[in-house]
Amino acid sequence: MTNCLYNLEVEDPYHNVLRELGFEMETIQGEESDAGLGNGGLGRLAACFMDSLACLDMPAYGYGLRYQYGMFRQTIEDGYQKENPDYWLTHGTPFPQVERLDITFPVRFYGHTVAHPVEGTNKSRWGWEGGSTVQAVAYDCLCPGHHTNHVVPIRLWAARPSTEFDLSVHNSGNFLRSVAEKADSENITFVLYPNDSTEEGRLLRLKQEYFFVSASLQDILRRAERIECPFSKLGEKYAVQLNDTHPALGVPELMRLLLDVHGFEWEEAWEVVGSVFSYTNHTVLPEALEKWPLSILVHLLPRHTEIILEINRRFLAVVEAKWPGDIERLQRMSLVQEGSQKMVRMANLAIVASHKVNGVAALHSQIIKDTIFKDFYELWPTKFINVTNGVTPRRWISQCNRPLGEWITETLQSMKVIKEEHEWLQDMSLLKNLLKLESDADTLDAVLDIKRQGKERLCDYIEEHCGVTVSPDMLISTQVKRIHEYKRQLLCLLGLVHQYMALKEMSPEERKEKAVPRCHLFAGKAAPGYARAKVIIKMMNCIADVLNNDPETSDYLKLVFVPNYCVSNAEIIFPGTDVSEQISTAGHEASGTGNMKASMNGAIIIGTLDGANVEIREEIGEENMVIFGAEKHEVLAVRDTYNNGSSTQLSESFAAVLDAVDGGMFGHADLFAKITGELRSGRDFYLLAHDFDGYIQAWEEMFNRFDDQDAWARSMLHSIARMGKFNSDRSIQDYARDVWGIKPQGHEVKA
Ligand code: DL6
Repeated sequence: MTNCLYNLEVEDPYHNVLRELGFEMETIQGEESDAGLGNGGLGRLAACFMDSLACLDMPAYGYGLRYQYGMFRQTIEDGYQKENPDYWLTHGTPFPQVERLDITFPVRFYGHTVAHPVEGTNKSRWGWEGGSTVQAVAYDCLCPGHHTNHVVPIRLWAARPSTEFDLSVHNSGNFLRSVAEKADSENITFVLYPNDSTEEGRLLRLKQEYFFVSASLQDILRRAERIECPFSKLGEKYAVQLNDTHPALGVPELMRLLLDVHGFEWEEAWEVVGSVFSYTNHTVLPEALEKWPLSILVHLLPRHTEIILEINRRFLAVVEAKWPGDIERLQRMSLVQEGSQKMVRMANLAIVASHKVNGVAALHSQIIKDTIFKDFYELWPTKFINVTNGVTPRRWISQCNRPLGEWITETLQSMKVIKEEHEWLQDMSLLKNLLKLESDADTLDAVLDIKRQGKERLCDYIEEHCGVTVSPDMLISTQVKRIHEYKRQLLCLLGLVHQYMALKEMSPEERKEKAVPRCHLFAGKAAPGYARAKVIIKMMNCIADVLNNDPETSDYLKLVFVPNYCVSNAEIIFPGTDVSEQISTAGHEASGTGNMKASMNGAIIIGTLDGANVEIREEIGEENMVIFGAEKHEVLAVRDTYNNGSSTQLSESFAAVLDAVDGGMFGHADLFAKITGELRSGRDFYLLAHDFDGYIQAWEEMFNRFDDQDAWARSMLHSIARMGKFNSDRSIQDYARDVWGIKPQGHEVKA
């Protein structure tokens, strides 16, 4: 609601009308639940892209599933994560989703394939029959652009039974079965799978994926028919971006629709598919690269399996022609992984069918060419490109940090750089003009004052939701993202233990003189089945208990875990962040987008050279971040030393921290022993031991910088002013130019 009012530029009148009716805008806004239809960075990126598509007048639609239960609501009980259902539709949504009973499509599951002879020829036409059919019903919501009349529709599909259950069967004793069948159909869009960067192969998930692409592609063909676009020219009018491999079944589905329903020949259909699809990879983690057992696929989607196998047969012939006799390469590139259970590799399917494949940051795009997709890159070098992610400055500056947005506008206006706010939102390179004021004391004061306001708001939120009193005078650092070993919340946590122990060794006078009071905030959800991530949450809460209740040190070091990380509290956390932890093991975070949100709001990054951190450093300068840790090219060599056993030599400070945990300083030593045991014995895949001392030094450096508030404010100003590249408008312009071949529609821009 806030986003719509802001983008429509009607906030003030709306506010006034609400007042007249006796309501406060903030109260009403507080009633709106987050949609929560995605897991983490991938879904939120898509939301930023919708906003940019609308703002840039791009002719585009978004498609998704209308889960009744989106992301679970996280509470913390006795330090452990508890997952609660979040029925986000309870009170409806203030900006309506319009149920479109006129836009429904049948989606079939199971059944068998058939061959129908084509009259007058000796050929057969394949088809798919039997099984059961579910209806996909469209719900439309509108995403208005800012300072334009353009709107991007988002179409969410809900599953419905094909026939309402039949009361006449009631008396024949089948009533309960009919009701159960209805429930089964609706089950498809009942709940979002709460996994992030981990694949959980479940039949229902596969059904969701197919349901999604089938309805969306049928809808695209319906649209094409309406504008009389021949399907042979579909690629001239429509581009479909596969957002990771979850919609990769769209490839055999479009083939099926063209071949079986619309009478295309294979070559013709394949050309259309290649002109329509492109694929964005969002992860290199092997466990997150989707694979589906062939046996399940053939049962659920028999016709698609045939098509996938035929795509593979033809593709392997191309590979064989280029590298005759290279069996290992054939095995690596095949869409089907051999073994006791044959698996279909969805990424390979997406690459083979797409005309462009991209990673989401320069480093990540290079990594996919060098490692997981190397063979494909050697076959089709021009297919692989980079599109660095971005975030929308409308939400992540102007809406979430009003004082900052208004200050930017007023300052650029006073410098005669812009007349109106929308000018810098559209062209964030204009923010570089702010750097002309970097020696101006009033400017630096203003930047510090804006941060202070953000911190006060965040401290109030912490007090209310965690019951911990935090002073806005403290340095506030945050690490907010899904809990995952590669993101290394554990490194941060052990670093905090080190700081705590150092504080305990100081005399009260020393602490007063030397210590920078600091509060660290964690927020993030663990996938319900990710046991290690859940233990890490428990550890955070155990350590928080000790730190926050230690009368000697708690004025200097606090730790809070903010439950239920979501967009709404992220909008409070980023403006209140002094230091943002972006400390994944190099080579593992595809891009990250929290790093961008933090920097745009004037936070200083402590981070590794991973994902988009690399490009952020190029833009804002190394002197305005603190970088540490092994680089991508060093990681494998470090792991090798672990395998040789030489790693058991831990640094003194790291060993001391592990000793403290094992010695029960934070309780639950038994629970944490598996983690510390692995770290001690070199089973340390994410290089915590290796990077620990560098991390501690990086924090020393950060404290020194924070001591000099003038220099700190200057670094903040550089972060704010030099983040233009990470506006999601730029990402969308890259996709529009390099992948989709589309231009803005000629809308009249608001006067
Ligand atoms: O590209 C958006 C986002 C990146 O910023 C993160 O670095 C990356 O981890 C995330 N990838 C996924 C992949 N999930 N699956 N499956 O969420 O994408």
